[in-house]
Amino acid sequence: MSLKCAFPMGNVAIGYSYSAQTDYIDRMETPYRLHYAPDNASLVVRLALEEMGVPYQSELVDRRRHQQDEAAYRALNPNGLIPVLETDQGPIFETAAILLWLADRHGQLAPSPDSNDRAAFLKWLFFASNTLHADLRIVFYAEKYIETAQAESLRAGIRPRLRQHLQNLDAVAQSKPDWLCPEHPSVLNFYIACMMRWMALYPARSDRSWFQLADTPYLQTLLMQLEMRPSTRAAIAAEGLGVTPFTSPTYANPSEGSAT
Ligand SMILES: N[C@@H](CCC(=O)N[C@@H](CS)C(=O)NCC(=O)O)C(=O)O
Repeated sequence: MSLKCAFPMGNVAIGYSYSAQTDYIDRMETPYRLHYAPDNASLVVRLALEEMGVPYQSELVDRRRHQQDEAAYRALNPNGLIPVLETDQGPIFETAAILLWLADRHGQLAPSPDSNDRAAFLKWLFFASNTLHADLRIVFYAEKYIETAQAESLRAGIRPRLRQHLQNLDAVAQSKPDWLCPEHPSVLNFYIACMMRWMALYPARSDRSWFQLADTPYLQTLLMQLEMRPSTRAAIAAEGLGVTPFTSPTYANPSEGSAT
């Protein structure tokens, strides 16, 4: 199957034919292209790529212009969600799928498929994606799930669930498995850290008295450690995230693009 699409690169609209690996290799200067918006779910993928030391290009999705809804972007992700990672196997969407694919391909940041730790790692990665991130989306985008007048009560209903999810993850972190410990982060460390950042910030002007980092001290330690890593410093510079993006986050102030 050949998928024809055009996606703007900077100010120039380029057309390309995604049909074979050779096309892809001809087109790309680096192995991967990350379609991102500042402080969006793409941040988790950027952090993983930086931590792995894998070269990649980034391509801004301009959310102010709703570029994620344009035909060219929907050719990459029909769901119109950020991120997408273009690879030699085609575009990948869904944050956890991208993380797992990268970890397996590069043999980094996750237990390998034959490791005894794999099962435990996978169940918590899928929990983070299918439950925590999915619930978080309801808080961020409540108006997409219910009438505007009821959005705040929907948010209020979800928050205790988020608190419980964090408590459960904190208990896992307390047991310091190899794949969720401060010394050497896995993709899950980065995923959780970004979600906790977003909980502290979004949506703006919403009640967040329910969220205290100190309530989950083992996760707090993971976040503190991540802030010292060069990968996090690179993401801070690329997306304008401020000096303590996980433990005391401020709204992103990127040189281009916008978070919402
Ligand atoms: N399940 C998706 C969720 C991604 C997601 O929620 N992306 C947000 C940005 S953080 C988005 O694209 N929002 C735009 C919209 O909903 O129109 C994933 O893990 O990739």
